[in-house]
Amino acid sequence: MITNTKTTETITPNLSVAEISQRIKHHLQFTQSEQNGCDKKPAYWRATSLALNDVIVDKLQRTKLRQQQSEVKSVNYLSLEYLMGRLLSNNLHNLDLYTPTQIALKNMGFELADLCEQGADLALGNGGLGRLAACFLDSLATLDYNAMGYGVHYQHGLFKQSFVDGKQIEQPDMWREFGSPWEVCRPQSSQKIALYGYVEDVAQTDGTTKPVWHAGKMLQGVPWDVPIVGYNCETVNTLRLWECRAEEAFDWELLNRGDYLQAHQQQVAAEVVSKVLYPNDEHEAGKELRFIQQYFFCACSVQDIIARFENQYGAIADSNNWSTFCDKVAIQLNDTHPTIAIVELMRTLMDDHNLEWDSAWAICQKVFAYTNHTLLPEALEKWSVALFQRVLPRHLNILYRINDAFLNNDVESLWPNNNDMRARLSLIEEGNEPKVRMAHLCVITAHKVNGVAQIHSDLVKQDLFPEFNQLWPTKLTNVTNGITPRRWLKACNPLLANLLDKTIEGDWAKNLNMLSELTTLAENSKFQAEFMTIKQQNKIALTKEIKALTGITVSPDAIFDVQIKRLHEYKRQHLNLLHIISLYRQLLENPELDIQPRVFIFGAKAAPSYQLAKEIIYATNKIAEKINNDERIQDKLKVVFLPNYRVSLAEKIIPAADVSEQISTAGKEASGTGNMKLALNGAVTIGTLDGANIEIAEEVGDENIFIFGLTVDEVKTLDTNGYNPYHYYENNAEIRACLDWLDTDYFTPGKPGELSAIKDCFLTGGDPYKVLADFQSYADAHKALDKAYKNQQQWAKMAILNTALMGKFNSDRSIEDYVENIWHLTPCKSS
Ligand code: 26V
Repeated sequence: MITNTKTTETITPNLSVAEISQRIKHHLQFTQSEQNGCDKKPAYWRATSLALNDVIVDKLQRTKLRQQQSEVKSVNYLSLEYLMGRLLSNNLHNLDLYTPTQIALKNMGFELADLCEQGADLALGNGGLGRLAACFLDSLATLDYNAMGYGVHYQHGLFKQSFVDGKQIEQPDMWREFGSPWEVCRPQSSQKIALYGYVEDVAQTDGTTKPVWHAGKMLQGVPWDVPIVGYNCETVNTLRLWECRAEEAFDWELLNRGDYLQAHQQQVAAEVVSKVLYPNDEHEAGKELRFIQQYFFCACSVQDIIARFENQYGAIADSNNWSTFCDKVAIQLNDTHPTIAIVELMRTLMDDHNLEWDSAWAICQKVFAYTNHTLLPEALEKWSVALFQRVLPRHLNILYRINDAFLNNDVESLWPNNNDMRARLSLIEEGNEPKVRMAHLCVITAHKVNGVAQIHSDLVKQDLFPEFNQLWPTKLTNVTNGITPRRWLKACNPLLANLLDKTIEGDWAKNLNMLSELTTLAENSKFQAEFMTIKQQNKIALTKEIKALTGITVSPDAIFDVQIKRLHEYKRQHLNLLHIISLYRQLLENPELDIQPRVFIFGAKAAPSYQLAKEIIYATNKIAEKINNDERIQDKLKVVFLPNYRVSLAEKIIPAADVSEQISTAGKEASGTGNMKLALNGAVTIGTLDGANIEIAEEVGDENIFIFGLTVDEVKTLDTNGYNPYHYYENNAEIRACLDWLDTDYFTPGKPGELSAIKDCFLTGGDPYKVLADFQSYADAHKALDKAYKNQQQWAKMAILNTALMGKFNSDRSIEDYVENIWHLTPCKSS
């Protein structure tokens, strides 16, 4: 009998190959009703997933019972985004059932790795923020914490991207067109949510008045639960995603009168609320719907948190129970998107549970904490007061009162009679269209506010919220991000994971600091050879993927240089592109130029209404076309833009990367997490002193990373003195030649000027992200990198040390930081 492979701990279940086969066959026969003659892979994928889900649901129920009985505090992670990716392979790894399932399927004629490719990604997020939430859920379960993720059950996640003549085309994501085997609908936990209407002050018998909200519309929130399986432990937590429906399926009255379309109107209008994930570029359009989406999700989650509390600790009758509430419940706001949950909890406590203002406020301050994920002013949320008034009139009353108390007590005590300070810190930004500053509400309420990397947290204190930091000097803090090594090494890079298994004693995936043992092997030529052979095999696998996706042939012997992340000017894909143009130019001038063959690999989605981002994609594709087909440069340069970048594609690219591009303008990238994933898999970073790059450099040492460019302070100085991109254009012949080239029709034959938007953004556009200022230093860093790669021993050592020294960036460490400084949880292990 073959059972679980790991021996460090006994985890349930301990299923044999025969038992797994039998469970899969059961689902094939009874759930799939398998038929002959059609493609069997989807049916086998589903049957395998369902068989596994049976095991998971059983563990989930036992976890719930354990958590209830132990009465440990729970954390509720509120996030509008979760980028979960695919679940089959990860769930198998976390349950230690990968190998027996692989054998079971092999006996039935299937490769498990093939089947794992069948499922759609759960792409319910835009980028780093959503993926961080997914990594944190994995770590919370792995560390046996009582945690619940709350999110939106979007019918369509992040759009699917394809290229037509180099241009990005978006199509809807259909992740659950045929249902998802992992989620379970729980109608018994549905919530009713009020919107619109008006507030009336109703006289009470004791002579006082009480505000009563007469809602104008009701929505229904229906939860779908996705299990979150901890790694090598007994815990399975829940991600609860809310779907919006109307209260009534349709209007009988209208149907009976024959108005069939109108009869379904309410349902259609309600479903729109959870229909689609908003790409993070929406400034004005669709505002009201996004606001309602946020409120709907927050209200459902807050009501559910209270219902779960009451279910466990009894109905809340007096304030004693409420002090228990603070001891038992933490709520983490993932950015400002779920801020309205604060006001919803205030409203519920006062209006539905008759608490006094002070008690309700004290509870909110103890329960909520907030994570800031960006300093970009355009990304800081503000909602119009008029919109608030119309959609959530009662909430606006409460918000005004929070503001009054804050301005008259906190602000007044530190800055008496200071109207300027009051205006600056107020929850309301005055102007033609007054707005509510959601971030201010978060900072005022939360007991802790954290940034996501040290430099970012410092800038949150210094530049974003300096006054709040003066008011409450211990509130603002740092928790450096992390990534789960289960998905980002064990599952996505099985060859390297195997090498680590046989090299390191103990479960490195549960304690990533163990990887530091590899430092002693970094110069061992046998180990170097093994490590680099694995890199080569992963590169060969990626060349096949590249061929299949784009038709482009690349050599695995070239340096694989990777930039994968959302497309944004601050991330500076156009700096990478400018450097590629420059290399190409140099090669045309001197085809014998001694450089290592290089494949530049991009993966990025541009927000649909972000024009310049789309121009950058188009330019990259056009320049790639020209370079890839130019025989004069003898394949020394290739450029590949892989379409539809997403978690499952990242899992293929990352194990094959030699070089990781982390080149944001200093001070703009809050943390980055792709930087951690790539380094963990043995890629060497070329990067600026920004976000978590700084901490990565501290860990791996300056000699194992290529740092270039302006520092945060230098960027600030340039800004103060007035940045002039023309200075670089006029004084750097290489920059000038490359930019002028973009005005010709060289890359777009017959269509001169098609790429001029790129040149313009650097010059007439003012180059807001200082690409030209950093260009020379970037090109020099690349030269140094090219030289380092020529020495294969030196390179192998660098790559190994990058893997070895990533222990800090494990999301388990991030979670322990949150637990210690913010949530104060105790684990709930099985005895
Ligand atoms: C939002 C928006 C909205 C308006 C248009 C421009 C824009 C640009 C960026 C954003 C990002 C919002 C928050 C976010 O996703 N932050 C990311 O969070 C990651 C996890 O903490 C972190 O690693 C990334 O550095 C950070 O950009």
